[in-house]
Amino acid sequence: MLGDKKVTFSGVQPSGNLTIGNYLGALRNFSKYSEEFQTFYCVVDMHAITVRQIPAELRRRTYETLALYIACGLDPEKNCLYVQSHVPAHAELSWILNCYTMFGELGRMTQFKDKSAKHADNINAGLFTYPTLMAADILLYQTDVVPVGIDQKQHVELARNIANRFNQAYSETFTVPEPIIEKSGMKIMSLADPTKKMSKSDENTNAVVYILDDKDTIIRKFKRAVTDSDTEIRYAESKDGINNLMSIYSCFTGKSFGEIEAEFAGRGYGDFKLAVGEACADALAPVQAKYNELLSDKAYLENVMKNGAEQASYFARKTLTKVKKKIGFVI
Ligand code: AQP
Repeated sequence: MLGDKKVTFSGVQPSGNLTIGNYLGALRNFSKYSEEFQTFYCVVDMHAITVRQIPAELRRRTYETLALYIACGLDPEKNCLYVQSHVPAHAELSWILNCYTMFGELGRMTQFKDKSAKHADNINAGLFTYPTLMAADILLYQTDVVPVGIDQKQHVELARNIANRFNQAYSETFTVPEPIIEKSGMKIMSLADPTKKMSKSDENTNAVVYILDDKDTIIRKFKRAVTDSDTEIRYAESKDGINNLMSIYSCFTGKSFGEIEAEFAGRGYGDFKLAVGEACADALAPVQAKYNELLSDKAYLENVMKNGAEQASYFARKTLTKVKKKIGFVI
């Protein structure tokens, strides 16, 4: 809590072009909290460098991600929108929390295991301690709820463990956060391999639908989506590809799986894939229009970043000072 308001924090890495997985699992849920919560939405550039980034692309994507936040409905007047590296308290608290995080806990994180397998030539210490930085991001703002996709649940649970450990050692210091995982859209799968999460860093661009893809591209990608040799559109254990397309269609249209099955009874996969592509492209069109408008005004985005960092720093420093006092630093 901050004052009489509950707090929401979440972030997205500017590590690639944002996908409909990022949109459905995270971004589109953020604005639900704007009115009643004190909200902090951060472009987490410090997390992004745990994997090698091309500097010019990282810089460009930081602006783009911020513009997408706003295009997805986050009004900078009502939400604190900022860039992680602009608020040094994230790095400071992260170091302190590293000393309250166990090696074994970090070794169990599935994202670390996945990313170290994918980037075997660069298993750096930052990749290993990524969840501690994420705990610092969340705990700095006395966050109550963290809206994320299901892949981030384990990291939020670690943040809870670290908060409890610290509170027990030094008395109540951090709010213990809850992950909020919306059932619909919590894990959108790759179109090329529906057993794998759709990720912005996937090298196969046909496996991924980006928020900024144009309508033709979106429809083409859905047409090529891997399904199965059956012909029926129904949700079933053995039908990962169709299940994923049904989830995406349900997210964009609000229809239940039962309604989708009835709508496509007796119709083929081709018809269904086209309908998914059209629903997705139509839903994204207003986001894209707003995004293009925002991106042409770099000065405006810089102003949002600056104001957001000032506001975030104010709250972050309060927590950090409290932490430093408790652990015995001279301040
Ligand atoms: N496929 C997905 N389905 C639902 N939610 C997803 N999220 C990511 N992919 C999906 C959610 O998006 C938020 C931001 O994610 P992130 O940028 O912090 O990192 P990530 O989870 O590692 O996302 P990516 O797209 O897979 O990025 P890369 O390829 O760089 O690792 C989070 O709330 C996440 O749950």
